[in-house]
Parts: sequence; structure tokens; C-alpha cells
Amino acid sequence: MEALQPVNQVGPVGSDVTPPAVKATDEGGLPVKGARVTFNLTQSPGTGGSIDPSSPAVLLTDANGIAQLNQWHLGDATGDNIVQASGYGIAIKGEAWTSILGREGIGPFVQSSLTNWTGYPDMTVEGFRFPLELVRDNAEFIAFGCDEGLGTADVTDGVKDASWDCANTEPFIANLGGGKKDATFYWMRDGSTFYFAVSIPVDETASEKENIFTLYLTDTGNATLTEGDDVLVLDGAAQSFSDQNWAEGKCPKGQSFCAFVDEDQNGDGHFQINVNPDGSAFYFYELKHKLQGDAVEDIADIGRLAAAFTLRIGKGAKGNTEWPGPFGEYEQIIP
Ligand SMILES: [Ca+2]
Ligand SMILES: [Ca+2]
Ligand SMILES: [Ca+2]
Repeated sequence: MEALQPVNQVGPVGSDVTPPAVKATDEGGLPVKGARVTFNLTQSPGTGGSIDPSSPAVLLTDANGIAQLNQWHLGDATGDNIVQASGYGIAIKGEAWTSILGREGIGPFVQSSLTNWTGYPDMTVEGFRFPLELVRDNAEFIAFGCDEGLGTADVTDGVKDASWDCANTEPFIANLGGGKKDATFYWMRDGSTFYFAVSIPVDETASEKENIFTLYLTDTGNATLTEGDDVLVLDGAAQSFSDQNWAEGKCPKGQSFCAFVDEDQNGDGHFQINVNPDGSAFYFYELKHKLQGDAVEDIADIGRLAAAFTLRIGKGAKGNTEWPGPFGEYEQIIP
């Protein structure tokens, strides 16, 4: 029995995640139809967690050997939700053949590569005696229920791991040399740190020369970029992160980007081109910035946060994105 869906998932508490599915095959790798698989919801934090059909759900595999739940709804509290799938199979000692019992204990069991064969363990078939062995097979599926916007992300690799599924998200349109793309802005926090990311689909996996994600943060509730605001720069091509602060009015003449590099470098970030399971690619920029209680060059109040960002991918105006736009305007992301 093989798990067909991810055995580890993350989803907001009280949400639906991908329902578990298993495939039953014989030792020749052929799908086994009609095998009985029992799905048990063995752990569900809080209340409201369920599977459909309800636990214990007993399903028969289809012609492709697949049994799948219709739905898996996470409990309303943070923690691991667990579904276990189990079924019995028969192995013939010394023979490369396996089948699945129709019910626990003794037959009838489902036939696979042999025809018109019904019987019991340690039985005789066509004059030959096959010692049979009952084998219990299990698969375990775990889905972590998280509170949306709360969690800790690993930003050391530019890879979008499952922890980002806990983040707040906002869609935006990214301008690329090849046209506009539907992209996503992510943010989340734990007790001491904010995490931000953007994900942008791309048509090819070639790296871009100009490749910079610049994030602006303020906690003052101001609608526009102001001196002293936090500036975080992630240069994807150079793989460099820089913690800065906005220096309005101190710009050299003719220069529009007026940020000073902080004495206290606080944070980290990475960029990578990732490949989806379907083979399509996406840029992923991820960074973190520790919350500060006192440093003037960093955000001070974690209870209220407004953000803006620019994204430059490729040369020229076609590759410039401003969110929420126009430049210098903020959007409140924590009210
Ligand atoms: Ca990561
Ligand atoms: Ca700093
Ligand atoms: Ca700063």
C-alpha cells in the first residue's frame, strides 16, 4: 500500500487539506481492485476535525487500486492532525505475488494476477500448496493545523516549504520582461521575528541579472514612506540581504533611493528559482527581520505594521513592480 498524497501537510486550523489517498498493488506492481482500506482519524486538535466518510471510513479500492477520502477537515486548534490508513494483504512465501484480503482474518480476498481463485491462508491451488502470510500495511498522513499569519519560516534557502502555508497572503500582479504574472506576497510572524516572501511564476528557469526585492516597513500608521522607516533589500542575483533605513531628505542630488545601511544588520534572506511538481518554475524571495523594541533604525511596534515593496526582475521599466503602488504608499498588513 502506497500513499498517493503528501504524508506531511500544513494548513490553517479549521481548513480543508488534501484528502489522503492510497494505492494497493500486488508484488508485480499491478493495481488491486476492491481491496478494503480503513481510514482512521486518530488525532485532531481542538474540535471540528473530521474526515468524509466519517472515521473509521472503510473504502474499497477502485480499478486503479486507489482508495481516497472525499474530505479532510482540520481541527480548530493548532497541532498535528493524523489520519492512518490500513489494510491487510497476503503474501505467498517463496512466490512473487501478493493480494489484499477482502476482510480481516480469512478470505475471501481480492484476486489479482491469478484468476478464479478463492481460498484461505495456507491453501491449495491447482494442486500446488502455497503457504500464505497475512501482512498488515499502513500509511500515516499528518497535517499540521496552524493559525494564519503565525509561524516560523526557514529563509535560508529560497525554497518555499510548507511552513509558508501558514502565512497571510495577498495576490499582486508582477511585471516581467515577458509580460504580467499573477504573483503572491506572503507574511507571517512568530514571537520575535517577521517573515516575508514573494512568489512569481516564470516561463523559464534562467536566472535574471537584475533581481532585487526591496521591502519597506513602518509601524507608525503613516500612509507614506517616511524618514526612519525600515528598508530590507534582498538582491537575488547576488544572494545578499541588507538591513537599511529610509533617509528622506538626505539623498544625494538626482538619486531617488535614499536608504542608509543599518549599523545593526538584523535579518536574513534568500532567493531561488523553484520548480513546481508540474514542471513549471517560480521565483521565490524569502526574508526575515527580527522585531525590535528600541532600535530606531528598525520597526519598533509589532502590533501594527504597514508594508510596501518593489520588485525588479530584468532590465528596464517592464521588469519593475510596485506594491501596493505608487511608490512610497503603504498598505496596512497588521491593523
Ligand atoms: Ca525556505
Ligand atoms: Ca537593523
Ligand atoms: Ca532597518
